[in-house]
Amino acid sequence: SGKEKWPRGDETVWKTNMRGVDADIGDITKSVVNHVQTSLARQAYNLDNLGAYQAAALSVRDNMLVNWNETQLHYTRKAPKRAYYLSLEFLMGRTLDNALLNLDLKSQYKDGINQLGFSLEDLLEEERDAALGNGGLGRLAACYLDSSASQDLPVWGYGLRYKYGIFQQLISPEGNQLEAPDPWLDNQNPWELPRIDVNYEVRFYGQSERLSEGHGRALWTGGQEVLAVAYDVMIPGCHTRNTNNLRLWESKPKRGFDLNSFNAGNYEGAVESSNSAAAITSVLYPNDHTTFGKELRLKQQYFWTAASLADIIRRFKNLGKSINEFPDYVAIQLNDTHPTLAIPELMRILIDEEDLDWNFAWQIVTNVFFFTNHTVLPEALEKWPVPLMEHILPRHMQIIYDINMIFLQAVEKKFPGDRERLARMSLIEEGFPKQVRMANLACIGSRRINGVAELHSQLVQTTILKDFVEFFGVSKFGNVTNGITPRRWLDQCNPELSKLISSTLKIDKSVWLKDLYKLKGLVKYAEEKGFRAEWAAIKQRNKERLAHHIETTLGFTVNTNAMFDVQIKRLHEYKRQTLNILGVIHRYLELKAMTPAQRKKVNPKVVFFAGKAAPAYYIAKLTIRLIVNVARVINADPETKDYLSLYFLPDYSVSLAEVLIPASDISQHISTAGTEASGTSNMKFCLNGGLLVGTVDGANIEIAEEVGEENVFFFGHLTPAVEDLRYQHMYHPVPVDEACPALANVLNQISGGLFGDGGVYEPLVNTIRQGDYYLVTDDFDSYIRALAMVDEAYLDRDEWVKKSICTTANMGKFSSDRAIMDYAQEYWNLEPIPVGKD
Ligand code: BZD
Repeated sequence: SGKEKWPRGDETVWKTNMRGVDADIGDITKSVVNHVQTSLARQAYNLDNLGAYQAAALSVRDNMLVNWNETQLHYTRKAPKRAYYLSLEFLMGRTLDNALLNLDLKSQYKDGINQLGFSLEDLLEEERDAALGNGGLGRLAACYLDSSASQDLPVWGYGLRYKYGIFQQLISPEGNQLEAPDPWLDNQNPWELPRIDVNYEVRFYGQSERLSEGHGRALWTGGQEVLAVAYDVMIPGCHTRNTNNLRLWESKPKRGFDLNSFNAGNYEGAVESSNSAAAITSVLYPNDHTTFGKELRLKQQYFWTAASLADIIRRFKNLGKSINEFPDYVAIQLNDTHPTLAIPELMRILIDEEDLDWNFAWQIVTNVFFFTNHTVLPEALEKWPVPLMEHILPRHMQIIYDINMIFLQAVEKKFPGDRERLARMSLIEEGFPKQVRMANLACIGSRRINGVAELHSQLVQTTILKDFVEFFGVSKFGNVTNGITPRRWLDQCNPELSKLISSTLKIDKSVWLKDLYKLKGLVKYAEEKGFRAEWAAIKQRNKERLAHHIETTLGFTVNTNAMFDVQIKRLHEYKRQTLNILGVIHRYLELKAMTPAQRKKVNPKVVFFAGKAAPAYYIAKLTIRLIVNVARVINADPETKDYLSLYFLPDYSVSLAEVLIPASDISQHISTAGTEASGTSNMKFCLNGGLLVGTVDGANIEIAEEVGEENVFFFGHLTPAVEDLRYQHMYHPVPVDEACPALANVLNQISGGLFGDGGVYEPLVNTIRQGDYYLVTDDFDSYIRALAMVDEAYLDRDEWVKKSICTTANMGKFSSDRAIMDYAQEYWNLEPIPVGKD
């Protein structure tokens, strides 16, 4: 037939590889030794933990690669609809432990590594976090990749391969946050595969010339062309051969350097454009919830969306289908507005390159994209100055104007004469300069839009996108409550609890980790004394593990007999770390006022904070400084230190979260009602049997619905009250001394210098004394009462452990498997494509 037979040679020979569960220890040690010698060019005689880690990682990678190749081949053969998750951030953390667990190879590798004279636990600590994200949004993307692979869904991630991840946080002796670069690739990254053969040219600047009247083709020429090169990161599913892909783009100059300038002696000029190309993917922007309108950020966004779309279209074209079938084979999820340029970019490709007419192209576009909003805070809504957009992306600016004109005509038709509505819904905000509203563009260019928890999705529909609900109808809008992967956030970070759950339920973990509602079976054991004792003992050992970690890294001795109270998240006024630290000071002042006998009756408590502040966020940084200095004072107070101590743990990361979360008795999720879209660490704590004190906000509400309100400590004003309170603050301000004397006392102690020079903290304290936009004053008393109830509940340890068990048992809903299946079914229309099942 002229067709070649593949594979060449004997197929059975090709099929002998070291795959997953078949692997025996001998194979593992051989493979590690082989990598030590031939990949690292090192020997047994001079091998340190780092070298052993690298060799072990390469050996595990070989296993994943076999599955990865098979998965890609299988997807190509079956040609299913695929989904692509476009996210500027993937907060992956470490890979080795997760890969070993998902491949079910951990115990074999543990033994193999032991035979080579190393300990797997030590090697795991050698890995650097892949910290290509700021916080919740980036970590959510990572959980969703794990869940997609684990449920055999053909989903790829697309992001940027930043040379530097989120900055490393250092704390100066005065308590100031200092930032240092995070050169995470310096020790080489065994988990990525450079694909120099997969690359695309991306254009910036230049001129766009319309070739016809109306909304027809244009020719975009000139400017700067930059090369996007693919790096692939394998995403192994849990106990399945399906291994998906995360494709990260690196920017490179199209040509090495300008030889003409070089020969003319202009050496700096010669490398200038190549430097500017490399700069695009050099560093992650460390701001969350604010936009800065920086040129380089816009270039990142376009570079990434253009390369990803080109790659998606190339793969679609290989199917040999006609372009109008594109939405039957491709769904693209926009993780917040950061990838919104994909909408005008796909229009550009369809019109200028594929020669489709406008309406046909728009029809395709609006069936391919899906948009998730992650915040309703006004300062976080992306807007790009029109002059900047015109300069960098002249063709896209034309397309945005065209989209806007046609859209506003439709709005005018539906709501004749409503000029204010037109102004609100326009893609262009009037002003100096005019700005492009990315949320409006993402909204009208997408098939469906969702928020990330019930309350948040309601707020999206009734506030920021209200006009669009009225225009499109409510069915275009939905909710997918966030989730977390129970693989990393229970099995990996809390192995003892995972083991206890499996043995108690008599269900293999490979089953309940993929059907988290099975945890419900634990409820009845809450009544068994023996089980409660085991449950409590594991929590205690996790507290000791954290204390050990702190002792070895920071040199502090932590009181593990105390209750552990944890707040870990980005520093932000809306998250109200201020409320927490002011509450700590309040508690300290109360302890100071007690007699020794009274103190003995107090529930001892250790409070932990961790989190980074955006480098330019002055108030957030000042909050860190206050926390550090309060800690300095109260940890040194001999009268109180047995009852209250406080730690700010520097350089919060995924890996640090993995040690902190299983150790917590209570965690704080105390945002002003209506401001935290969902929160995801709240889910992680509860899954690990930590209780929650929080406001009636985001996913806290749904957690309480699942675990029972009696197991959650709620306080504070509700969302509908917030707006009224702000109005009152504005027009009928009441001084703090009147509104909340307890808080006023705390603020006065700070100003009076109890924690060092009081003047330093005035700007922070004044945000509360004046305006108090986040309602610290209004919620302070009920917050203190909630903490008192926490103390009281903790004193009845039996009841507390019951609450802890029932909390874990009822967290099934918050598996990211449920969330991803929801996207697959209700949004993308995607089917699982299991490898090796047909
Ligand atoms: O997204 C967060 C929300 O604040 C959380 O409530 C929610 O749980 C998670 C996941 O949905 N949003 C972010 O993390 N946002 C950002 O990190 C971000 C980053 C860059 C620019 C703007 C926002």
